[in-house]
Amino acid sequence: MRLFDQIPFRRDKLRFAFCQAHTSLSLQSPDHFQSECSIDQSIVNLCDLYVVLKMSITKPLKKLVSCVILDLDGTLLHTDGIVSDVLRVYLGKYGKKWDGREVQKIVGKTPLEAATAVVEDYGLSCTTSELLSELDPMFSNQWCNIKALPGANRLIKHLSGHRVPIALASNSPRENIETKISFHQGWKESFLVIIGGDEVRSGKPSPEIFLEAAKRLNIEPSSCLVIEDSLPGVTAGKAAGMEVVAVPSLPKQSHLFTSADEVINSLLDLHPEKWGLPPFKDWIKDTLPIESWQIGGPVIKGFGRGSKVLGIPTANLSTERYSALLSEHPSGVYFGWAGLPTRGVFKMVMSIGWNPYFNNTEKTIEPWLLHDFDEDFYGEELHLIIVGYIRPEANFPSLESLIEKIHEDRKIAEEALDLPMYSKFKDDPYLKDST
Ligand code: ADP
Ligand code: RBF
Ligand code: MG
Repeated sequence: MRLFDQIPFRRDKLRFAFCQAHTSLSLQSPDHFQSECSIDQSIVNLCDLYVVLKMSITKPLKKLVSCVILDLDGTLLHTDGIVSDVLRVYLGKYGKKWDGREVQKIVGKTPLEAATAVVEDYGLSCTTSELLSELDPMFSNQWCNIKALPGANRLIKHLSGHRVPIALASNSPRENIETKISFHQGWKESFLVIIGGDEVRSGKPSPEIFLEAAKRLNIEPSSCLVIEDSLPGVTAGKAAGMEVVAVPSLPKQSHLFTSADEVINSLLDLHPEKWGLPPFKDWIKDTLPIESWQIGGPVIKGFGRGSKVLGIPTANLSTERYSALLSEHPSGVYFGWAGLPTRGVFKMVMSIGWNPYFNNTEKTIEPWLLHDFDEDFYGEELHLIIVGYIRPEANFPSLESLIEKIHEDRKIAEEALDLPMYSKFKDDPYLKDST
């Protein structure tokens, strides 16, 4: 039997991957072939074809797309932190206290809608346009401080490197979008199309902005994949007849995104090959290397169930000093190195998040040091360097299955940490620092 006969349901996807490989191998001018970059690209595309062929036999394809339309705030940029900071300061001046929960009402809205909600909810005496003109300069001052969300740079680089057309479609005015992305190297030139809320009659949830993006890309709406963090954005994408991946920027919201074709926890969990796009190739031994980050402090009491309920002790850190850092990092299972100044440096696997199985109300850090200690070490200074990602947090049908999964995570982390790319962090002075 021919290989293609075994996989009829994936013919479209194969054709796409094959065309990509074929295009870069045979349709290049001789000049192109002289450049190493083009040959590399051809090899990359052939490798994609191989992965697609392999996947074709094992995993179902969701839907074939040929371009990606990205939202900006909350999807690529960690804008929520800045919004909260600005509103906290602004409302404070008027004797009001910013309540973080209000964020839910403004995520994905146009600036006008968001300002209207704030004026109403806080009973402000100013008009919406007065509020906007006061807030505008406060926001503009902060744009240089908005960080890229984990996985955003990786995604943009990956798609543009594989010549997958990408567009940016945001409810923000075009000028603001341009300024915000100017602080992120390589972003502006990666987008074939950038379209702002002021360039269409109605913003999301109207489909107009996505339809206009598709038109400018010269691609059928049904061949577009939208990536969005907000409900209005997901609604807009579906109304435009597009495939939509939701990456909710607010916690515990996944259940609201039923209209999305897929809901993922963070951009780190995106698998482009599910949509017929080139797969990421940076996963290694079931782990994804990330830009390393550090967190530390005295070990505090947790929920008292790590050792007792699971047989897995986790040395909890206070999240007080680190709320900004924690909100930047998606929940999930990570690993790295842990330093206790008087005891040494140990391999470590941890979860960050709300422990869906126990449905916590607080985002916690739960590092399990992969070493047998004779005693507890509450109060001791614990320093962590987080170097890689394993998986999103999940719920489980039973305690046994949660425990089994955590032991799998342990094995993955233990093996991966011997790779030079991860083991080199073991000698970082931060791990031995006792302050
Ligand atoms: P809690 O809910 O207070 O965090 P746990 O049952 O999770 O309690 O146990 C965590 C405590 O156990 C840590 O604070 C630490 O003092 C101790 N401990 C002993 N061995 C380990 C280990 N291998 N990893 C993490 N903590 C450990
Ligand atoms: N809790 C969950 O509810 N879901 C998870 O997927 C999950 N993964 C974990 C992975 C690791 C490596 C560790 C150390 C913990 C994980 N936990 C998870 C957290 C666990 O439930 C927590 O440590 C206990 O609730 C103790 O407070
Ligand atoms: Mg614990």
